[in-house]
Amino acid sequence: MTDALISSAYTQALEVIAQVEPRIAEATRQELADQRSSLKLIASENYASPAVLMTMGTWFSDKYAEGTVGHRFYAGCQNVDTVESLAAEHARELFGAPYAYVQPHSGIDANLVAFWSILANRVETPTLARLGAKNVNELSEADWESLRHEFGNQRLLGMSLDAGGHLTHGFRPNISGKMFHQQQYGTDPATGLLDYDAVAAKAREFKPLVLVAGYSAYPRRVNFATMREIADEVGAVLMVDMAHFAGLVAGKVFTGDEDPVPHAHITTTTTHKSLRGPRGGMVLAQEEFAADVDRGCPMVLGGPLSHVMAAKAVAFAEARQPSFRTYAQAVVDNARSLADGFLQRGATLVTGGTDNHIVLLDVSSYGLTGRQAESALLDAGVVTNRNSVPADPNGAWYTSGIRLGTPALTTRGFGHDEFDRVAELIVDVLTQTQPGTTKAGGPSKASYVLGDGVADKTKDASVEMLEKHPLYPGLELT
Ligand code: DSN
Repeated sequence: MTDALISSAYTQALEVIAQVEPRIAEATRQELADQRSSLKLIASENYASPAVLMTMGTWFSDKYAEGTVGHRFYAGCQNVDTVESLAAEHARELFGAPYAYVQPHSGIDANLVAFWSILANRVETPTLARLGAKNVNELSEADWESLRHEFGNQRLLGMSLDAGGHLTHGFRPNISGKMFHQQQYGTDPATGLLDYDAVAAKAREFKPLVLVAGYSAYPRRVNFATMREIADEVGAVLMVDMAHFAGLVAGKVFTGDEDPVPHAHITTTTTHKSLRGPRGGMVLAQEEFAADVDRGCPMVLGGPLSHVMAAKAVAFAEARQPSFRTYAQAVVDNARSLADGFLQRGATLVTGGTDNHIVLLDVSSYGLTGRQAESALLDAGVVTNRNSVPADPNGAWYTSGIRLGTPALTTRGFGHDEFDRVAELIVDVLTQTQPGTTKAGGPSKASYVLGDGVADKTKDASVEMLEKHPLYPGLELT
């Protein structure tokens, strides 16, 4: 019955859309067909449930609701208040957090809210208290000017992009690298692992206001208790970006020192990666920062996306079910199967393996750049993304790595045998791919030549597995 309802709901919705812009209806149908027929290994992607997806397609999209629950800049927000309160309550319960802010539209937005909350809490509030002012509007022009200079002269220490950190952790082309004086910590060149002593030494020397932990391409767990000790020693605020592994925290795979929420002053996340919710962001905070984070909209954010907050509530309710813990454990077990499959076939992995949901394959041993490998794999129906490896000689555009993740295919029901087969297929494609040449005949970092028949053979083998684990099994569009 549920399958029939979902099939009929989507079929009818697409018919309604087609009456206005048939090309959008067609692209939507095609996206489902493409996602169903390819091996999705992008570590930051997943498949949200029909309930989560459907929650986003409603009239909540039409409502403005700047402000916070019970304190809005618009009338008529009673239902948005219900939605936002429920989403925050589920989030607090799910993560054991004192405070949850569910308005951020994305991970970058969540991080901006966190940065500005830290600046408000640690720079603005003490300045206002010292000057006896209630808010910045009461400051003299000279005091305001001096506060502005203070905002712009704070320090942030985060993990470097090529070691696995995120753009928003102080990478100079990102706003986080411009609004702060930034320095980066890396990983041990010999092992690829985080060296906490080196992080501590850098923190002692640099004395950051913000120490950022978390990653988007580091295939190992982090000890957040140790990161908090480092932050406390130098008087920094510990901010953890758990966007990638929030599902593993929610699913209780990462507990104790590996659970950032009790250790960090502020934890940020997206909601659509391993957490398997709608596309969006969230900030969790200790009480000390709650009032500052609550000012995220309109301090940094535009009006909340109420339809997405509603879908966050639905996704968090799903993640509170016991089945989500089974899922999260399977994500990690499967990543290990994938890594073992590569190692048994002679591949090189950054850090030599994984203990989270990410496998970072160094493709230089196949004589390829990440860009060439990514394109060759896509031709063969394997969707990945290229990624830098530590001290990457090919930089952030061409790269030397391929980042793989298990959250999406685990949602489809892939297990050990399938992930071992995925490793075999990827190694087959890469060993049969040669670097191409530029138009002038020189070496190229982008073009490549895929061996005859490899793409079709790989697609056939993938389809065999994918058909055994269909995406949205009961959903049939007619
Ligand atoms: N784009 C996300 C990722 O792929 O890791 C992070 O922003």
